[in-house]
Amino acid sequence: MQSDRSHALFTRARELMPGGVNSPVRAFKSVGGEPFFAQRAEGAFLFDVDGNRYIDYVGSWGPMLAGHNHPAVLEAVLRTARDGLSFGVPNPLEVTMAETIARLVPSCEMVRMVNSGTEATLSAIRLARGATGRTRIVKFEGCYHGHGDSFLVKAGSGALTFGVPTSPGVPKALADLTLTLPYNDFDAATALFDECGSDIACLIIEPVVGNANCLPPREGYLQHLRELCTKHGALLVFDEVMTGFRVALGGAQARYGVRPDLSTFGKVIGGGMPVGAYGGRRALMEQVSPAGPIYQAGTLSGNPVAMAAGLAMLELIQAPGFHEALEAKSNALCDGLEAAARDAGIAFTTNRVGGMFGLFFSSEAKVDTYAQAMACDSAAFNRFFHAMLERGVYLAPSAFEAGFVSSAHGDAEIAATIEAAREAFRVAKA
Ligand code: KE4
Repeated sequence: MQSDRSHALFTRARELMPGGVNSPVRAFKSVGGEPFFAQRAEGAFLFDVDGNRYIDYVGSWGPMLAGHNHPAVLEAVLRTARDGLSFGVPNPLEVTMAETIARLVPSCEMVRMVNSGTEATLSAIRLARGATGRTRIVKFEGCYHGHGDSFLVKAGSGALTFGVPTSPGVPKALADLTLTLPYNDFDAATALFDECGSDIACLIIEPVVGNANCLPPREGYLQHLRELCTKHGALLVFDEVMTGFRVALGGAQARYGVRPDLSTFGKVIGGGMPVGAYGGRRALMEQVSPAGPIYQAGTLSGNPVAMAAGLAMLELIQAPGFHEALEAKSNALCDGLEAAARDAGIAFTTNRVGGMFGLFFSSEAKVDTYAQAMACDSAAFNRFFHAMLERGVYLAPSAFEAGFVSSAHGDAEIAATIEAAREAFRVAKA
């Protein structure tokens, strides 16, 4: 693979931006080497500045559920931009977006648009704290909810002890208010709520974990958390920034039949433009400014161009059979990769939920806990990642991220990926 232009750009970028990137995961630190710089994207493909083409399983980290640069999304952006980029007063598309989210996600009786998933989640926990008058929140090891201070916390010596910051700049006093649980552990959740349930404002979870690789919930687990929150008067927050509109049209809450009090969204609802949202029960959302006292604001929240992109994407994914076809692509890809790994004698397994999937270099029959995901052979993944990249397949540049298919990934792209993997597994085995 030619990479001279990407290398020259990255050399300049590292002088001008921390790590040469505007978001850490893009820097390839986890897998080693240097990132390629994209020139353009189309459907299932990314094209870099050196003329290389990649089958893309990252999709800008989730938004591109109908593939990159879909004509309907592009046309909506161009058409709307001609009338102005942002007005600073309400515009009709904000209303259409709110109506669309409320229709597709019935638990969201009312919704507020923001500009990123991070804004959505930090606003949701502020609302939970304001509405309950409580200060503690519960998150899960391995779950990522954006870079809000309260989320950059890991478990102390035990789930019942105070949180420990995972980043300088997060005050210990704030980290103390974040409790951390192991995902898919029913008893640990029960014990924590028995211990301090009356102090907990909310529990926030990725209903399908996508930031510690891809970990699906065990049967009944989400319902168990719903019951604990209800019993102790805590709010259940589903962070559906990644799962929303991906694991089902109505998100994980529709797939698993569990109704959270608040939900957060991002990625898909922007169609590639900066959009996030949070929503939930009317009695909660009406406490948000200016209807209520809990403050939250944003200059470009709900701007017409971003709304148009998101609405065009949401229109595309409501096509009959869209999600069934998406899940079939994930299954075809993962089944093919598992077969190729078996033929190469590699310990390998996958998880797949709707349009997201996880690859694990592990001898476990099923990986569904953070500890199992962390125990996988990340060095083997890294060798596999680079062998696939050299063969024109771009996987998430970390053993601890989920992958994404889109409606633009056809049989040819899936077959080519599996073919590349046959060789790449042999390299990974080294
Ligand atoms: P943003 O602020 O990046 O829009 O969303 C934060 C966020 C919140 N909740 C979940 C479940 C998320 O997955 C994310 C962001 N996901 C990462 C990918 N693991 C974005 C990629 C990046 O950080 O560049």
